[in-house]
Amino acid sequence: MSYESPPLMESLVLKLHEIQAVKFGNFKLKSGIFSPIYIDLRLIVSYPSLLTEIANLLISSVSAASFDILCGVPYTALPIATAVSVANNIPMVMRRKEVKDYGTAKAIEGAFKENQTCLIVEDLVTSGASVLETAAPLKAVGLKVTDAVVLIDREQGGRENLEENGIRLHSMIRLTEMVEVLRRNGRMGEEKVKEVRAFLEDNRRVSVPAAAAVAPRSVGRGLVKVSYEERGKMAKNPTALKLFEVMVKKESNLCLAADVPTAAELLALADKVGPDICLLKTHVDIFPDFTSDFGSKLRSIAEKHNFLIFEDRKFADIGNTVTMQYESGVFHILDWADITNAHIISGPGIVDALKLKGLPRGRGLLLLAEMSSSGNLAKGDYTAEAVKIAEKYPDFVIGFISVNSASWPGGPGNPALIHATPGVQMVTGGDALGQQYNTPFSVINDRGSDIIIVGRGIIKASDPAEAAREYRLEGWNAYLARCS
Ligand code: S5P
Repeated sequence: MSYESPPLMESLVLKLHEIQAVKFGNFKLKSGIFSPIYIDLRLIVSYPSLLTEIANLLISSVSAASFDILCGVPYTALPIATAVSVANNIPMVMRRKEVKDYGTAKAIEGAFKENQTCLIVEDLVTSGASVLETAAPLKAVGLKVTDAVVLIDREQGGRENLEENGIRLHSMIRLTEMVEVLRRNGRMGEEKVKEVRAFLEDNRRVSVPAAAAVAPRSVGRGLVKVSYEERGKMAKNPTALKLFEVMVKKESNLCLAADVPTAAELLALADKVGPDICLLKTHVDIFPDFTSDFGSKLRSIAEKHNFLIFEDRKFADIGNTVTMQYESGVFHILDWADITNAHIISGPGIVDALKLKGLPRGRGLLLLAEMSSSGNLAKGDYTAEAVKIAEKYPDFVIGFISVNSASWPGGPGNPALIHATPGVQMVTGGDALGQQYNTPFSVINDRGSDIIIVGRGIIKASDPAEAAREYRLEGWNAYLARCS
């Protein structure tokens, strides 16, 4: 192969065309729009000299002084970032797209120090969504992200969207330049050129599909922008007010799902992550070492670190039965849990019953309006019924377990009610038993929830306290972004 065209960029475009990385047709992009041109840079792994050329070009566009480490956007840009790293002796980290629930369970792999600056390497930018998806977990582990380098800018709003999120984009080739090179060299007919130019003209600003990627934006989509502080004042239940106050004071909308094997481990964990959480959720029936002083021990840790306790009992029986399950038995949940929750499968009598015992003690109740597990039946009319029941008991029902409340007809509704969402990890995915995960940012800023409930994302991390801090920052920043 010989490429004599002098400008580096021109030669590169022709090489990409030659290896059939540039395709014409009708392609659906990640952003959901259809494009008459598609650039498939996954192919470059099979052309090592081209990969090296691309890596050299990319790194020449940014000053080495402005960053400490690199991170490629998975997957296509991973080999590019690796080539840049190896050739220039710049350390790299890797972002996992799926966080495993075994091993270290990290979203970012590699060695780095807090406050180092990380340069994002990307192959192609349309709206900038993929760069933002990689920037979020990097920032969550304390890295600074100010710049991203990209081989090809499709000029469809990525630069502007990233700029709005504090990231400068350095692009090597703009799509219009690419089209011009291909036209000049007889690789594209005039008709195609016209079609692609018209398409680019019509799609100058593709919005970041944060929701399109993860959540359906259905009718009635709404986000509560009122601050937690203001919402606390609207609450009619003392526990709800206290929870909002704790959230504001600690700048935390993080609930730890403390599903560890023993009560002893839970108490130790509560003391470690206490400073970063507003709420600690228990499944007290897990513990083989439960003793009657568990509640008072946990309450003294909760007081020390200023968080509330939520026993995730998921009551589901008739009223008379749940009063006994709540108050007595082995666990005496009423004595130590500020909050518990209930399914509405048995009808509103369950709320009357729990209220009878809980309200005199100032306790609060969350209703399961939705669930996070795949194939669950809590949707549609069932969810709507949970909302109706909640509205009937404003002094006792403090909110919901929900997943998609921004998409409910009318959105999350009454701002006095709190939405808490389980199924949260730094990256989307799931486990082998039906759990489904969304990111903190998507849960708060897109799906309209107030509290992220995180279990294995924290408890399986090598340093749970550090992980809790990362989740707290992610959740809080998402809340600030939502309110602004
Ligand atoms: O729909 C639900 C409701 C709840 S409360 N889905 C859930 O996962 N939960 C709880 O949230 C679940 O019982 C567990 O304690 C936690 C999620 O844990 P993780 O390890 O998957 O984050």
